[in-house]
Amino acid sequence: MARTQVAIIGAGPAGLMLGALLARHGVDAVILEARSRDHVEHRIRAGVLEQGTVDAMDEVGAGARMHAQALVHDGAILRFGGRSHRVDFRALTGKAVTIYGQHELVRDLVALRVAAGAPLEFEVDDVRLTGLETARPEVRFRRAGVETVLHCDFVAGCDGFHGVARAAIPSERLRIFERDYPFGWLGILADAPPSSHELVYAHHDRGFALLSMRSPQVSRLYLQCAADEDLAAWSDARIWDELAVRLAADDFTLTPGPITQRSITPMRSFVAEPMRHGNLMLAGDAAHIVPPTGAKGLNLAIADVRLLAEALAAHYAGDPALLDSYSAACLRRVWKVERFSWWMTRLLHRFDDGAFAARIQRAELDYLVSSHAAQTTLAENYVGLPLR
Ligand code: FAS
Ligand code: PHB
Repeated sequence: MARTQVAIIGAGPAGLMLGALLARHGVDAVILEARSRDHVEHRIRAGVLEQGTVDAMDEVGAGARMHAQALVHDGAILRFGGRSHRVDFRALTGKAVTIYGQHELVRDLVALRVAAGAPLEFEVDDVRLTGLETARPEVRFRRAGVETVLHCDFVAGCDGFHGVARAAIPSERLRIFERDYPFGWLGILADAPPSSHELVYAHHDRGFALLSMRSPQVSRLYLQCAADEDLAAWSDARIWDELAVRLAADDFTLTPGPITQRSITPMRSFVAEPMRHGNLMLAGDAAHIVPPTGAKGLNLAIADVRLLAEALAAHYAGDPALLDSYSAACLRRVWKVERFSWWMTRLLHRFDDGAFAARIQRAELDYLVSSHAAQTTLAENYVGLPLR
């Protein structure tokens, strides 16, 4: 009969970082992951790390490859009407952001856990949570056809938007807040040197586009598409042509290259309250989703587990207060980040909601690039708000 202090469901950024932070506090945890190691280490998602995420990687001893390979950006470019406007994060906030693929961060955290010989089970299935409102929750799962019961004190639901943890909470105990957007993002990874030294967020009549990157050799780009877009209708040439139109500006040329990965991401804002039910705590996408415009999903997940690790460590040291306030402490930050991500999405995407709304959107962009105060507001949210 297996036993641990904290059963962590999910080996994405939230689950892996939580496991690593708990280990630093001497709290035992078992991480259960549905997919294979290879799958989670190659799942292409986010790319912008706030300083708090970088600090957490250093705190757990997983930051070496990130510091060796990541790019540090002091600003980003807003582009509209064919003109570019740089927002100088460093001058406005004293901070920068770090460009490092989420899959690389996951790879570093998996390597750390494997090197420590800490429990991390891949390819588990049929995970069931019981006894969440008792002092002895249980996690049942199968691996290679063998049924296992994991006894624990707490369950951390780090299993993403489609996981089982949030679903284990009775619906009458949860309040859901959500907004779906009438579009998605077609994202590509390409073996092409980035055509800009910094990220370019482009507002265009044909739709939003984003130029990002993973290294001096690898570009990451996105374009706004229909929510039900058919990826098969987009040849490489059509993708590059559309990106070139939307990112067009004086003294700018988009360098195409072989597309090595493509996907369509739906856009939604979503929050489940509270983030605790009995001895189950939710963290990351299991509790909330933001549209990726503000580059917040990954960073919000890490912020949740930084608070959760502190709260669990304090509990085992005899002080339950932080755990009792975990949900409220997270949600104060979650809603500020939901607001910023919604605001960035409203600012930059094409919404077919009439001529007046289009003029207001353009006025917001014109005001933003002409106001130090407005740019400071954008910058302090983008580089990351204080943890609490
Ligand atoms: P994750 O979804 O990353 O991890 C959850 C883990 O739980 C997964 O490994 C899953 O396999 C596992 N799991 C699920 N059910 C399970 C079960 N029953 N048992 C065991 N394990 C289970 N954010 C950005 O900032 N920028 C972006 O560009 C961006 N692009 C994205 C593209 C896509 C397609 C998606 C889905 C998300 C994107 N995000 C982006 C958001 C993303 O980065 C998330 O915020 C981040 O992965 C959150 O991390 P976790 O909360 O750990 O959830
Ligand atoms: C990315 O590089 O994947 C990325 C960057 C900035 C965003 C979203 C995604 O706002």
